[in-house]
Amino acid sequence: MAKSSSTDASASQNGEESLKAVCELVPVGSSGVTGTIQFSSSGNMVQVRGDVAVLKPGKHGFHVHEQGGLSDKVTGKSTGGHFNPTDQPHGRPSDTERHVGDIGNIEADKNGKATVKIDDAVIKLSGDDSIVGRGLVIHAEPDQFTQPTGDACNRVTFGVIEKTYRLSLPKECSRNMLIHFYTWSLRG
Ligand SMILES: [Cu+2]
Ligand SMILES: [Zn+2]
Repeated sequence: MAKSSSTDASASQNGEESLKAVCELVPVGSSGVTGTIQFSSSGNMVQVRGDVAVLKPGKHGFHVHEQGGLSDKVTGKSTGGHFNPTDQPHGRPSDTERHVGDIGNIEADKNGKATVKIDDAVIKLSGDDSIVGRGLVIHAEPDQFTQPTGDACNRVTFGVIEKTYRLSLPKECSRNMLIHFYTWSLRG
């Protein structure tokens, strides 16, 4: 059987590509708080979705911090300060002047579970303001939008925002690749 020649398929040829990233949250100190947060770009917006537990019921500051560093599992401070590539003051997600990382608060229910559903126009998954490779931090208290960083207190869980790699080839191309792979695997 003839060996198939490799095709030079580019995932971004047909216009807008949806970028995706994921963050697995691990506890800071003995908080026991974990979660998974997914990020996906849609036009100008990035959709932030996921679940976090077990938090103290109520609001908790939720930020992208500058460093994707998890070495300090006691305080979480290895993630540095708020991601602020545009040199702005701290703010609400809806403010024009804010840190890129200021995505506000999440709210835990009475059982301590927070369902995250945030759409943000400032964070990006590519380019200069990309949050990929940076840290995601949830705090013990609400972000009160005070200077310099919202007085949200200790960090209770953190993680690194990592790009999700997935095959997004044109349909026809993926189908052909599958057939090639299947016939190749039968050659024994
Ligand atoms: Cu923070
Ligand atoms: Zn901030």
